Amino acid sequence: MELLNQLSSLYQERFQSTPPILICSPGRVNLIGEHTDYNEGFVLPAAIDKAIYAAVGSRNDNQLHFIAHDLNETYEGTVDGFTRSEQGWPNYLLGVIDQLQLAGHRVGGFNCIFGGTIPIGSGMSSSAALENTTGFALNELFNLGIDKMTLIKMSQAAEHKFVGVKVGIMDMFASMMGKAGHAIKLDCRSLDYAYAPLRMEGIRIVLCDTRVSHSLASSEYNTRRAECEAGVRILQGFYGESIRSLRDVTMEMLDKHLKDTEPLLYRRCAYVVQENQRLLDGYEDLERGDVAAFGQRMYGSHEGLSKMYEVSCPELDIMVDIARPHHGVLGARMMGGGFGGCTINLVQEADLAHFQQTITEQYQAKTGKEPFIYVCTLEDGTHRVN
Ligand code: GAF
Repeated sequence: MELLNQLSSLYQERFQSTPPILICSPGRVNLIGEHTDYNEGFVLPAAIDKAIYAAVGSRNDNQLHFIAHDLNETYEGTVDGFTRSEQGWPNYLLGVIDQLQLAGHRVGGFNCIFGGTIPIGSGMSSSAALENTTGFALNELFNLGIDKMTLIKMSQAAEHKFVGVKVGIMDMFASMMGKAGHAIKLDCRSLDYAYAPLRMEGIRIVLCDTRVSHSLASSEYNTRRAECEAGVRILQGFYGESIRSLRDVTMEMLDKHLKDTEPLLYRRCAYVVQENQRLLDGYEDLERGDVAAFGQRMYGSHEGLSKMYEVSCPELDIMVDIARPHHGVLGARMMGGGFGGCTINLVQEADLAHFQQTITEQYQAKTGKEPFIYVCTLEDGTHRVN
């Protein structure tokens, strides 16, 4: 709230115009179901108490004035005829304006000052939060009448086109649709979803930030997606169009047609098929209140991501290895796209302080880096604050 007031005052000072609209758009965690979204599988994310905050207001001309408060950088352009920006971050806003225009919406000039509490590069989806902020704010500002699901798809398309990463829909969906105290079980094929109250009395969701973000992340992400699609194409040769994505594939099919001939594709596809099943089984664990069983599946997920899907990195593996034997930890795994960022851990509240101390000391001793540790709460999705 303090940050939002600050952004609002800065807005008035800088633009001397009518009060802007204020937006809060959260980052996300994902309990289990990694790299399943673009394979039309299931995910189990939630919006959290780390967010992008923005003050946004319209202008009388066709200009765009953006200020990234945390970076102390500005972008200026016009609403017609902009292209991708070399600066990086403006693309998250420009990409969404581009999508709105492609869909035939008239967007006028506007100002936007934003800042946030989502650590950049930590894998909590600051990018999706910023894209959602833009779509949500412009929808309000120019009365565009767009529903949330369309805004989510626009955020995703913006990232594909203006940022160049072929992300799935999970991050923008969780950021937009989050509900306090709940995770979302999302079917990424039908986009049907259900809010799942988390029956985790006395257990906290803790993110351990490795403080590394390896540059391979985007290129390897696109490569993994292509590998999954290549696996699907081979199986279509045997089973026809009944196989639309890895969602339709079983381990038996993979064992029969990929194991010996395409060992790399086999490992990638097998991970996805198994992870999807882990999510479905894990969801049942949570419904029964069996967090310990769920936690074991988180370790399975990490193992698969590290050994079969190969999107982990030494720092993430070290973080999970430190957490695993620790008293009071029910489960841990890398979270998000990989190659850096955070692990997600389920930790007994009574053991929280000790856990934080152990992670800090041991991670520092093993890597020379100081980890950041965040204890999260689950919050509502993108919304207007004023
Ligand atoms: C990134 C992507 F943006 C998501 O769509 C998802 O694929 C995730 O990596 C891996 O589960 O956060």
